[in-house]
Amino acid sequence: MNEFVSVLETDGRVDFFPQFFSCEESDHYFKILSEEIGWKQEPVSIFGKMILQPRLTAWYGDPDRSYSYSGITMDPMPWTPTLLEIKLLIETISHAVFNSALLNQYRNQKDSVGWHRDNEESLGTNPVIGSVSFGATRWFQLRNYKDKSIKRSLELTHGSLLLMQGQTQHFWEHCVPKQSAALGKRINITFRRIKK
Ligand SMILES: O=C(O)CCC(=O)C(=O)O
Ligand SMILES: [Mn+2]
Repeated sequence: MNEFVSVLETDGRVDFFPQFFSCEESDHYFKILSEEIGWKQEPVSIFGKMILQPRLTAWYGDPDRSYSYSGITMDPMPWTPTLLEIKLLIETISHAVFNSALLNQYRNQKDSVGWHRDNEESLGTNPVIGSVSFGATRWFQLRNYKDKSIKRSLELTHGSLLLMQGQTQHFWEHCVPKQSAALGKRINITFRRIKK
């Protein structure tokens, strides 16, 4: 369904579609993506030290778009029919065209992604990022990059879409924190457009 709420009043635009996919569609995609994606736990360089990321990832996309972040370069795996199907739906609602997708799998409540902005030069000035979630509901936090006391939190539910665009990546950073209560697996896909 295409009902959404806007999360930010200024300095960017973040729209949340809590039930972009029906429960049946979401169950279907969760199962397929769990099985067919080439999930890996990748090392990253943090302050010159190599550590394993606290989640599983995979990178899919058009063959000529490799992606570098946190000291690693990922070559894309070829699109699967399922990813192309989801990509088309997100392109239609966002009026954007994506050529790559970063997938994250949070195995349980201990997996996370730290505060960051999706502001790599290869994403261009005001990237549109379409973020789809399946599985366990997780908190997603946004905080103003300059005044870190200004925060927004929302729960990313099974079958939801979060659309970040405009100046969001300049003015806001985001994270998916660890949680304390037991949680099952969550899969997230962020569709992006990488410049050559
Ligand atoms: O899992 C999420 O909802 C966010 C993932 C994310 O921020 C990213 O991959 O850049
Ligand atoms: Mn991000």
